Parts: sequence; structure tokens; C-alpha cells
Amino acid sequence: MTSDRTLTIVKPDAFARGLAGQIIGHLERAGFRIASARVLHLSDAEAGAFYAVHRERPFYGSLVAFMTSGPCMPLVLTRADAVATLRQVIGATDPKEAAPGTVRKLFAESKERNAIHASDSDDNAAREERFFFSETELLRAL
Ligand code: 3AN
Repeated sequence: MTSDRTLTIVKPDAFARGLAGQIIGHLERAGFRIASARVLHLSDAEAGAFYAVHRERPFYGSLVAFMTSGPCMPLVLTRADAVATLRQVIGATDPKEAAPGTVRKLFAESKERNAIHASDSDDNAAREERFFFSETELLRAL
């Protein structure tokens, strides 16, 4: 059975452009509900750890610089089949390849500055929830 929870981040590009409300509204209209949310400015060490899986990729340094360039907004979202559904709703990594109506087609600037992150598996969703939210916050989440 797939989990009904996933982790998303409104990334610094979208947050700085004042798009958080529109993006979250888009997700709510797609049937997601907010279980936990916060605004924070990632440090170099935090962004590096979050994207450690990409450490060997050529874009890693630039990705960490982008993710630390301003505040971002992590949220835990719930709905049936959360991970797969949210990946569909956000669209392809590169907005040029994203389907019409997806968050990245509507709001992303480039493959790097692509407005939103979404967990790509139930295991990563659980890990990423714990990265941003304490055990107590997750227990209290509605
Ligand atoms: P997704 O966010 O669609 O799961 P990943 O996990 O492959 O994509 O990449 C993580 C993040 O790294 C992307 N959201 C994007 O910001 C950045 N990224 C991925 N590929 C590239 C690339 N070729 N050039 C620049 N940035 C990239």
C-alpha cells in the first residue's frame, strides 16, 4: 500500500516571487491537505545534506547555492497516493518538458530554479519529513 503523505518545498525562486500562496492553492485544488508547514532559510550544510544524493553531479554546487539563496517553505501534504500524485502535479524537472497545467510549467524559471520539490518515493518522503519537522510536530500533524 502506498503512503498518503509526502514532502514538498516551495523553493526560494517561487517564494521570493510571492508565488507560495498560488502554488499551495494549486496543490489544495489537486486534493492535497496541509499537515505541517514552515518557512526557513537553509544553511549551506543543511541544503548540502538534503541534496547529498546529488553530491557528484555537476550542478550540485549551484543547486546548494540556489537553495540557500533565500527562504523556502517545506510542507507535509496528505492525500491518497500522495507521492505519485504530487510528482504528476508538479511536472517534469525541466519546465520546458513539463506538461501543461503542472506547477513547474506554470511557475518554474529553469531546470534548476524550478519552483518546487516533491519526494520521489515513500521512503524518501518519510526521510525528508523528518529532515524538516520534529517527531513531535509530525505526531501532532492533522
Ligand atoms: P526533481 O526535483 O524533479 O526530483 P532531481 O531530484 O533529479 O529532480 O533534481 C533535484 C534538483 O536538482 C532539481 N529540482 C533541480 O533544481 C536540480 N537539477 C536537477 N537536474 C539539474 C540540471 N541538469 N541542471 C541544474 N539543476 C538541476
